[in-house]
Amino acid sequence: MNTRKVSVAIYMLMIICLCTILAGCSSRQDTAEADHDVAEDDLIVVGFSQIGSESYWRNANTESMQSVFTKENGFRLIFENAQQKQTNQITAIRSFIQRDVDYIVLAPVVETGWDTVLSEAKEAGIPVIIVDRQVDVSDDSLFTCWVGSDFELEGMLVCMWMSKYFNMRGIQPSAIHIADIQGTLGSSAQIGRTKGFKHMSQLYGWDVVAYEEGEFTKSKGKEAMSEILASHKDVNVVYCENDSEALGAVEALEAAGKKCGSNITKGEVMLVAFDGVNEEARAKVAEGKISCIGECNPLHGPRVESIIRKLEAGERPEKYQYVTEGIFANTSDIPSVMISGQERTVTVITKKDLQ
Ligand code: GZL
Repeated sequence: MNTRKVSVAIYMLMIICLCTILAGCSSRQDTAEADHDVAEDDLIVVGFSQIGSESYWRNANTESMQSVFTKENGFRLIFENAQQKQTNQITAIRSFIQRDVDYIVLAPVVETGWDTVLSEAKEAGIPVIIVDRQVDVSDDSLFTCWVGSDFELEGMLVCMWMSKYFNMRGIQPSAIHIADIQGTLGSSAQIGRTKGFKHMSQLYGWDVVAYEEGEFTKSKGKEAMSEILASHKDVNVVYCENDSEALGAVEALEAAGKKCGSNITKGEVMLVAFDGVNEEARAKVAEGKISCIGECNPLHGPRVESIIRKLEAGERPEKYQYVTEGIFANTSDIPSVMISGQERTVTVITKKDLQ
């Protein structure tokens, strides 16, 4: 073979080797990309529209969801904080539909106004799970499941605790002048807690002096309490529809020279509330400034995960899943409260229980 032919042969051999190496790399790269794609493809994509961060409860709820829907756990979470605006939640749901997520999870700020956007999700074939508050829709096939609290029962249990407390101390119903600092108007938590309060205060014959909106926040709760004090000097019990409002109410009462406590016959103002999540409110129970808190459990992450796992396995989870909740108080005089056959134990919070 002459020199030229030898050089061409070597050159061709080099070209073949180079092509083989490059083919190997591209396939490794393809494999890598494929591995990466397969890893991403294996993840269950969850779009979660959260109301906002208005309270300790809300933040605990967000943390619970974010701690469950992780890549290590087989999920990719797309989290949108709506800053209390329903329009932001509707926009978020539409973006989830555009991105063709596997599941939409919605914590609805209020009950109404969801039919159109949930119909769009249904048309797109994306299951919707409602968490915490409920939606009031014309067709309940627009969502697959709901998990949350029975807010009316929460309200009735706290009112029954108060009634037991007053009876044990010989305080007549006519001596009770009570105000309700309500949560975000139109939200299930507000609707249910107010309904429970209205029913029980009428049943017991309490004098309801005012309803003020507290929006589930500490600042608004403080404002609402000041409003109530300005026109109702005789108020001696305040029903706050969450802990954050109660913390604001304590500030307003103490600024007005009032003492917060259970001894209303000695001029103290009794405060009750809901959630039992943040340490500051629990500390106020231990020191007696808040007398009773209806538990409202925020840890919905594992509950929503369980629903999704069941749906992934082709099962049909319960449509409405209620969380069982208790009561926190600063006295052991009332060990439990029973309402329509549902008994709830009272957990006493003392200073030594706090972190
Ligand atoms: C109740 C939840 C309420 C809490 C508030 O499940 O919707 O909203 O009670 C929160 O603290 O803001």
